[in-house]
Amino acid sequence: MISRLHYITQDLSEISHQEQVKRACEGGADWVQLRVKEKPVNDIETIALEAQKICKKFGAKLIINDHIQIAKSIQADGVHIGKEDTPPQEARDYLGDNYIIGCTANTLEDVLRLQALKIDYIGLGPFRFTSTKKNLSPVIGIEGYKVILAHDIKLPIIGIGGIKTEDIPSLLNAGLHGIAVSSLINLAENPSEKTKEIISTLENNIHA
Ligand code: TZP
Ligand code: MG
Repeated sequence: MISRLHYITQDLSEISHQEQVKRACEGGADWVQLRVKEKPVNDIETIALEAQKICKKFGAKLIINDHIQIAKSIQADGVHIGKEDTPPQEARDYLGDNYIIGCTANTLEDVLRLQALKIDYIGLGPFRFTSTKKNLSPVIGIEGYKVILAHDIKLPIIGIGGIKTEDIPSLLNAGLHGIAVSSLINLAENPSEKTKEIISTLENNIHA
């Protein structure tokens, strides 16, 4: 089952990725995407191993952003790859069938192309402007999601980009399976409490 909440770490000077993972898991996050952009690959592997220990302790899945080699060498649960990363079919051939593969889409065309591939979910965004990601694609907005999700799409679609708790009811109503958030949790006054609040809002709106 693909989680309704995909929690994503980010590079922040005052708090490590490992500590971010712990705070979110303490709040109940069961799906963690490790997204380290500004470090050498060796350092990312070390961080990934430590993040994996924390995830295992809490029973959370660990998805590695970009680095399929790291995912395989540490036996993470899966990878999330963007349009400029390893092509999805190559990632599947490299990882085999026992890894989760998620891919980024920014348009309906991306979604239709991806859904023909052997992947497990699609991250579709950005919903609105966010400074968390560099080189952001044009925003989709709630109306854009409605248009895209009106098509017959088999894969679970996860919304991403500038999402706030109050957006959850309309995003689920539009047909998204769930949401991916970074700064909403990482920059919250109490990240664990914020995680709990997001999860209960998702649970309360799943049949909306
Ligand atoms: N891809 C599209 S937007 C984004 C990524 C990784 C960043 C999401 O972070 P935030 O802080 O929830 O806007
Ligand atoms: Mg990427």
